[in-house]
Amino acid sequence: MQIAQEQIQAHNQAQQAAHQRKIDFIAAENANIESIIEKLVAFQVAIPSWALGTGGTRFGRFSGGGEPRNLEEKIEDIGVLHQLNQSSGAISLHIPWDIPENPEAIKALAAQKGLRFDAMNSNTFQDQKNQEHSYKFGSLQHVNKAVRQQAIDHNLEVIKQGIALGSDSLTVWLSDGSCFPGQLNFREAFQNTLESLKVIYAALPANWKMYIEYKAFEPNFYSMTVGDWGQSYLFASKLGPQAYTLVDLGHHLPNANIEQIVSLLLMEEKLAGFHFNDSKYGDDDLTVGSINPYQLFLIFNELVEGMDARGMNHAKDLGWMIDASHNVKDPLEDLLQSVEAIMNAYAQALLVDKASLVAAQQSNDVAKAQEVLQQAYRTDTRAIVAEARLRSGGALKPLELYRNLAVREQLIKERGAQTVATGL
Ligand code: PSV
Ligand code: MN
Repeated sequence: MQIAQEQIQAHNQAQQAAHQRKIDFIAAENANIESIIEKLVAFQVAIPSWALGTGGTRFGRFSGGGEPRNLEEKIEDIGVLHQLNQSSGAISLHIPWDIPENPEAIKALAAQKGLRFDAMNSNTFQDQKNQEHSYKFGSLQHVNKAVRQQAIDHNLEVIKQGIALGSDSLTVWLSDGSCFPGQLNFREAFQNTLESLKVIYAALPANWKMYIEYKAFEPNFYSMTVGDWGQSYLFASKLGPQAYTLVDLGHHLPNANIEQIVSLLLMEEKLAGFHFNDSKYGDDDLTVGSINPYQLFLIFNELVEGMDARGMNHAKDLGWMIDASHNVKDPLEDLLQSVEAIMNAYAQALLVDKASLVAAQQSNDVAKAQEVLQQAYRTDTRAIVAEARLRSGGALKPLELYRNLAVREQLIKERGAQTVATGL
């Protein structure tokens, strides 16, 4: 399925006058609007291949219909998202949920939709059919060397597949850990994991990065072997300069100060990138910005500040990915909302009056510092984000157009009401 360019243009024309009033208003208030728009145009968020179906909870899964039945259809879906917002120009694959049987053809299809392959994700947290050893008691940490080797081999295979697709990074998320005190020797689990990661690290092409993702709990509930940013940082620093920490917003204990974590990892040149989502309690997989948009803004504020301090390219030097897949929304609508929330938080962070913030910090003017941040946060940046989309050929109101064009209904017609995408 593909949206005709004329449909996007017709939609934009109908919205143009109202949009122009809004963008003129913001431009009159903020001098640097043009440079913000340029940055927004360049900024792309990778869509995870596992988020295109309706995600499940432990208790059930309710398919919304028209879900992609294979990798080609997933790429098609992301192509539709990208047509609408021009900010979803990358896909992150999870192996073996999505195995590119014919990498050249898959690569060509993605390129035709304007998509590139972002980080590859390995999976040693589930047993696959015909797998020799079980990961019930961990993978890279396992007490049995043969299990560790199997998990290492899987990661090596994922790197190979990534090379064929033109990806340049591997995300390793491990569910390894323990559920009960005494189950595991923490040091041994760490060392086993480190030794295993070293073998994988050694197989990385020179231009590749390894992202080590941490998670506080789940599925293990007593200890996680990569449980927080400190542990991830330890692994990353012991491995070497191609290894980094990946921050998934849903993987912290309640009230963690994620923006501070981000700031320090950036300072240490060990921040790889993000898995964006939102949460109220744990790893809730909720739409980005749906629960705590202020936190999202504060994270972007640290990102912009820290990246600028090191002269980094906002669009290219970190990996920006969504990792959320919920049960009750149309996945494509959910993803449109997530990308929109990310773009707005980024735009708001770009609006922060840096000189005033620094002056307030240096004079311990706490109230002024808060005013500066909230001035940016409370600016309605939606028209700026829409203008960036317009200039890139996207839709002024992606979600509205998605509904007006009845995209989901068409997908159900094409694919059927009972399809279930691979993934969680
Ligand atoms: C684990 O909770 C995680 O955040 C990892 O990134 C996985 O790859 C992904 O979710 C899907 O299970
Ligand atoms: Mn994640």
